[in-house]
Amino acid sequence: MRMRIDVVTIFPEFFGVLDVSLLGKARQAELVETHVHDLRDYAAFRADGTADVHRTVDDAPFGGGAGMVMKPDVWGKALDDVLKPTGVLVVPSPAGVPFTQALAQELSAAPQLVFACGRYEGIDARVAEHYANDGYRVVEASLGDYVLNGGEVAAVAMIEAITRLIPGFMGNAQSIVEESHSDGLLEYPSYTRPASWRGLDVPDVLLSGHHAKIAEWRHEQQLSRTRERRPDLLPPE
Ligand code: 6GU
Repeated sequence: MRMRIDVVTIFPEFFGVLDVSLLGKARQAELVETHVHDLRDYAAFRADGTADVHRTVDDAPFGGGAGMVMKPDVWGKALDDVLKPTGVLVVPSPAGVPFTQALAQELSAAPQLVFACGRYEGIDARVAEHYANDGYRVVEASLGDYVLNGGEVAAVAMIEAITRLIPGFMGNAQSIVEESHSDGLLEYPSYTRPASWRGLDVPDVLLSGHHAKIAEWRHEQQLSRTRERRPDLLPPE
């Protein structure tokens, strides 16, 4: 079944990037369809029914503090309109759980993903709570330990990571099995012609034709790279 991805954002023009590159191929293969919605279209009327010509989407935080918080009533209207009964609500947030390859793998099986892109100060916390109470899977996820201005860049990264895992997307299933993180280790270094370049030679073993030795060398490279760069990925000694 084709995956449907909906994005709700105050920057719909940002998602023109979904038409190019890898995701463009997934769409060409009809494995995924994307729909982008302008949150402000759901802000034409206030909660009391009066018109809001400014289409306000945020307000000051209860309890004080810096920045603005996105209004739950506006998000509620948008998500009631967009989220289907089998949809998963994904909320990019620096306060979310880590967005990992394993999470991307899980989400690649969902019939519908709805990305709710908020500013980094966040969406009123009751929005996630409400849809979770209603029985939806709600995933607040973070790309890593740094702060972006809003969820849009994060959503694009997540969408690319997820859609390339949809069965039938890449020609070669083995290239997904072999790639970084699917075995919990970083990838080994790769080389192509010429065998010597600016005084740097490709490791001899790769030119040897000994497939078992090559596999062993690559595995050692994966381990040493992971020890050096990402010791957190290795089991404790
Ligand atoms: Cl998902 N959102 C924002 N605003 N900042 C982030 C992030 C997400 N992941 C890392 N930084």
